[in-house]
Amino acid sequence: MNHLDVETSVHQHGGHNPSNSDGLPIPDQLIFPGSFKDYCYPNEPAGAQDGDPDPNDNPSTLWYHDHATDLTGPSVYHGLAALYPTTDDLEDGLIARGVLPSRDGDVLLDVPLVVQDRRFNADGSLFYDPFEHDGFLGDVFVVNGKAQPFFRVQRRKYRFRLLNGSNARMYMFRFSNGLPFLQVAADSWLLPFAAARGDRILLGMAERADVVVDFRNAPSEVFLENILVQDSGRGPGGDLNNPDVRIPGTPLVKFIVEGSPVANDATVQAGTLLRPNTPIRANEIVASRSFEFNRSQGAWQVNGRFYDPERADATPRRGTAERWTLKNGGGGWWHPIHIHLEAHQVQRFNGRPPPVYNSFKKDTTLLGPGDEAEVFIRFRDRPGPFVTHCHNLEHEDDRMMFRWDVVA
Ligand SMILES: [Cu+2]
Repeated sequence: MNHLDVETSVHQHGGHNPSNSDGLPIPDQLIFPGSFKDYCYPNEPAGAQDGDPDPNDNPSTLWYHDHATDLTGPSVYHGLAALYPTTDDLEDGLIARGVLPSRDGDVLLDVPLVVQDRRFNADGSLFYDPFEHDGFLGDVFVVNGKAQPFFRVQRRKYRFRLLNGSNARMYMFRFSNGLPFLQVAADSWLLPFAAARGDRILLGMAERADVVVDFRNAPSEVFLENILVQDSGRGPGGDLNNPDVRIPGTPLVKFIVEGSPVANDATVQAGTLLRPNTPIRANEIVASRSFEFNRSQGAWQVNGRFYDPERADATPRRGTAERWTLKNGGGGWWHPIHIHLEAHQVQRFNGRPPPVYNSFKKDTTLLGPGDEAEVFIRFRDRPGPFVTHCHNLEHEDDRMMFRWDVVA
């Protein structure tokens, strides 16, 4: 039910939903002020409607946000975004067997950390500049909507669901004392095995990383910080392998670590098996397409064409897999590319195999200036139009997007 004075549309990010419930920025999916729309989120394994359900594709950390034409940037910024965690028998089993932290009595051990940047007017209201087309940056960080938050933790393992919910800012997360991250999920999906990430994790807009952090030997106060320097909506400068960083960084959350180490802690460690992966194999690929994102006449194009909601720029066939090459046309811009409906499997990044934590299922892949990702996607049981777009929300509102249709 839309009680706003502007139109809206709801996209469940990472979800495998029917086209008419995908929140697409096409005219017949907008919910106008005073009207309503029923959405259908079946929460069933991908492939179920084709009689070939694949529970290995079940998601863990979805989120949902506004996706209305022209207004996604301001509406998400003003609050239309939230997590949508899901679970299934497999994940419940990992929790029941004490592999993944979830909760211990009243103590929550599975905690969302939605990180955003905001700018405030003198009276405390949110400031947004609709003419900041490069990408809107804030100067105050908020986590789960709160500035300068703190959180009390015990000396044990916690699962944090990190979401970069910013419009245009990328983050390089690091703990002030260098506590290591153990990544257990990338974007929507649990990894096949827990992956040691060292002391830092880069997330582009809309990307998620579920991480396990062990406070057992931590000092009594630890900050989660952002160490990435970014002064322009274009991006942080530098390249993906060597972005500008600053240590110490800007604090995002203060963790107050209390008590002595807890017995019977969650058992997950590097290499622990989580969710099996069904790979998309090269011999399944029936078509190759490439999409170059570039700038022309002060606006965004894909393969030299402006977005047209009435035109499908790709028509993959239901039940087939394709190779898509996503290329950033350069010019100093960073673009996290989000593909709706299906996970994509990154095969090569700038001609090389991607790091292991990015090589299974992703719904958003961050491209720095000139970067190129080759991905495999399998199209299953949801016919109709979907979109691929940049998740810098000001770029998205400036139509950095193309429509594609799954056809019979
Ligand atoms: Cu972009």
